[in-house]
Formats: sequence, C-alpha cells, structure tokens
Amino acid sequence: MEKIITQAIIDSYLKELLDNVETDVIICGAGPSGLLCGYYLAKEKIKVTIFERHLKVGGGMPGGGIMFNKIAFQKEVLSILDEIGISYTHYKDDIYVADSIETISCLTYKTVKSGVKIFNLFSVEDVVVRENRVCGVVINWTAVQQSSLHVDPIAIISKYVVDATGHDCEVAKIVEKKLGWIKVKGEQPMWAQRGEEALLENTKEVCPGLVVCGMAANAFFGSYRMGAIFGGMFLSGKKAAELIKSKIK
Ligand code: 48F
Repeated sequence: MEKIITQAIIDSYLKELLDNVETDVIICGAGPSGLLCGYYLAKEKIKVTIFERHLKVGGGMPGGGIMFNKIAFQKEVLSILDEIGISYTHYKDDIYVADSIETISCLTYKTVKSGVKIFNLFSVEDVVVRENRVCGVVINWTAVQQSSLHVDPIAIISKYVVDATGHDCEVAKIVEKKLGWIKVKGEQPMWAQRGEEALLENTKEVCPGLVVCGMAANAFFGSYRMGAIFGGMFLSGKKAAELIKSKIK
C-alpha cells in the first residue's frame, strides 16, 4: 500500500506540473485578488496557473483585521459575494461584514472548481522575457529560497503574467530592477476610501505581458492602503480578468 500511495502522489503531481509548463495566464500569489482573477478567467475557459509562496492560500484575507477573522465589503460587490456563495450581514451605511475564513474557503473552492490549478509552496523569483514582453515566470520551491540553497529554478511560459503578490508588488519590482521598463512607486499609508477608489483604475497592464492587480496595483502606482476591507480586491481581480480576456480572445 505504501508503494502505491507514493506512486499516486508523485505520478499525479508530476503530470499536473508538466501540463502547466505552458499556460495561458500565470497568476503570482493566491490572495483574494489573484484567486478571483483566476476564477473569472477560468470561467471563460482560459487556462490559469497560480503559484503561491506559502503553504496556505488566501494571503491577507484569513487573518481579518488584527486576527479578528471578520472582513468588510462595500455594497457594490455584493453580487460577487452572492456568485461565490459567501454569506454576509449588513453593518452600517454601505458596509457589510463577512467571516474571513468562510470567504476564503468559498473563494478557493470556486476558483479550484472553475479549473484553476494552484501550486502552493512555489515562489516566483524572476520573469521570462522575449524582446520587450514578459512571457512567463521563473519559479523555485519556497523551501529552497528560505534555506538559501544554491538550486537552479525552472521556467513556466504564458501569454500573460499577473502580479497579485500584494503589498510587496514583487514581480513588477523584478521587472523594474532587472529591465528598467517600469517604475514601482510604492504604497502610501492608510486612507481606506482613497485606496479603494484608486484600485480599479490602477489595475492594468504595466508593461507588455504583465498585469498588476490587488494591493500590488496600488503599490505599483503609489496609492493608499486600506486595511481589512476587500471590495476593491474583488473588483480588481475581476477587472484584471476582463482585461486579459479581451486581449486573449
Ligand atoms: O497579500 P495578499 O492577500 O494580496 P491581495 O490579493 O490582497 C491584499 C489583502 O489581503 C490585504 C489588503 C486588503 O485591503 O490590503 O493585504 O492584493 O496575497 C498575496 C499572495 O501572494 C503571495 C503571498 O504569499 C500571498 O499569499 N506571494 C507574494 N510574493 C510571492 C507570492 C511570490 N514571489 N511568489 C509566489 N507567491
């Protein structure tokens, strides 16, 4: 039995990894914006592969605000919550509250079931380029990175790369540092209203082949942070998907 268990794990994992060596869209980071972006793309039959650095998916969402596992949403995203199957209650004015564990569970379920392949424990450490276009990423095991082992990475090829790495905007920073094609301004302090308003506008293709979404988009354009309100993250993930869909199809 042990032998079959081992064979089953290795065989099925390697098949999936091989199947994702070339994909339509690579999303870097399985936080709320990256997951939702993946969900809307996969719904359109676009092949999506997510690489997530950590063991768990969800980024900053499960932690809620200061580990109180509640998160806030605005009225305008209730239709997305309904589509994903997330329950919520009205709190005050146009603010609604949801359980962060339920939210990330429902979102992960919908994303995976829509056909997105998530590889956890992989860190994106570089991009692949051709001429003036980003056309893939370079990945290595997070454990290799953390232990500073000298182990060469592998490359994954795609039509589009999405930087959904959150506050650190890591993929865009690699492009800035190595190629100088773009400038990452860096995130501003907290101003929830302004941060949320800016997020949709900031969700865009910042150089050929690279789209920023979620907090990475605000960090890229030097906009404000907003704390444990997630309407902007959802709208940003959806917009990134629509943008890529219009280019691919
Ligand atoms: O930080 P994160 O949740 O990003 P987001 O989708 O959402 C932001 C909110 O959680 C919150 C907020 C709400 O208003 O401001 O912060 O923009 O998720 C980012 C994910 O990317 C992973 C990281 O582990 C996290 O799960 N990540 C970061 N860098 C890399 C990465 C990398 N180089 N390779 C792979 N994954």
